[in-house]
Amino acid sequence: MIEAFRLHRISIPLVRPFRTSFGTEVVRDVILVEAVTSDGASGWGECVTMSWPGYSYEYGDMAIDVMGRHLVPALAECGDDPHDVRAALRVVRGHPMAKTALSTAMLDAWLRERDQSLASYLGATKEFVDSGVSVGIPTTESVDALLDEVGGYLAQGYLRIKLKIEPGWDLEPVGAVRRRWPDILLQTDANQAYKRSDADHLRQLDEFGLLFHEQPLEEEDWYGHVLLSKALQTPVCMDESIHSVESADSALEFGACSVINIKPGRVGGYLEAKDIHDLSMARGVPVWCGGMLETGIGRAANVALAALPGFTLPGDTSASDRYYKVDVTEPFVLEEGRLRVPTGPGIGVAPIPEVLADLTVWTGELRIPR
Ligand code: OSB
Ligand code: MG
Repeated sequence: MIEAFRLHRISIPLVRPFRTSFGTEVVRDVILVEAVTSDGASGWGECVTMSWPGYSYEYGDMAIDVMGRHLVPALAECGDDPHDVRAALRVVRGHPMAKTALSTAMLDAWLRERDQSLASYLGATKEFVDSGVSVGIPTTESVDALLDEVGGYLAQGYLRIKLKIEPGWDLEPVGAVRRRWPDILLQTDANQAYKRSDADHLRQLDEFGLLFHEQPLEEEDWYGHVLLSKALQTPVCMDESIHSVESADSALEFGACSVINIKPGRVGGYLEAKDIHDLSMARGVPVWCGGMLETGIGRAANVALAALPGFTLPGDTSASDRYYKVDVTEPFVLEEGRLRVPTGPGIGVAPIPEVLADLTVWTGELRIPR
């Protein structure tokens, strides 16, 4: 039985600043959640909030607050069964990243006790997952710097490139990458930076044969995404707009998008993520696994998810060294453009104690009131 959660807040420097339309991250502020059982065993989950509410309304301090005040108390009446945990956390609206961190730590402990891997529990069919890489806007805003960075990733074997774009950083960089590498899988991610009125502008990207544009418009602008999907040849993919099976189904039914980025932290956990995968697969809709610059803890769970059969597009499941010089777990390494799916019990990895200790800036404990 899980009795408490230990929170390990770490500060881990990125190998290079990650700039998007919503801001620049230089050091990743991560909360690792350790579920502790009455037998002294542990399970791990990663809270993928950023330190400020730029990608979504959640952020690190808020996640700790809602865990302590509302989410952990909501677990008082339920056991460790993953479906019961999911139901118990539903009493809190929103806060999917905080919910994912707690429920994944519990799921990891529960699976370790049963000696089953997360991949096998979710229904994975692959031993390796195809890896893409998400390339930020160079802080120098130099197209040459971008070409160097992309060239480096392609030389390492990444199978797909995603370019972060925003108004003023779109036609030129995307065109330059496409002209240099005419045959690579290429996509964009605007993180909501455009307006419906930018449709004519975005149409100019159609000639570059992109896989899709990820989240071009505001999260709430469903009708705008429908209009844009009709106006462009390039498909539209949603990230920020999709919070649940219901929003995924609505988006597909309305024609707001034709591809979905499944990011467990954004949808409230791995069970919800699997349900969105199942729904998409039944509809023949391609999905791929997004990322939030995770450490090895979050990455391990994402890679297990991405091993499900409906994940037909390369994910933002890059190797550890794309993000961090030293990861908190044994590093994930690229093998012919792919990452190996962990097979050990639970998520299959755990923090290396000395590395964790070095990176930790704060710890806390939350007991389940029973
Ligand atoms: O929009 O997909 C996004 C990182 C942080 C927040 C939002 C996003 C991203 C990425 C990087 O694109 C994905 C990764 O490599 O983990
Ligand atoms: Mg995105």
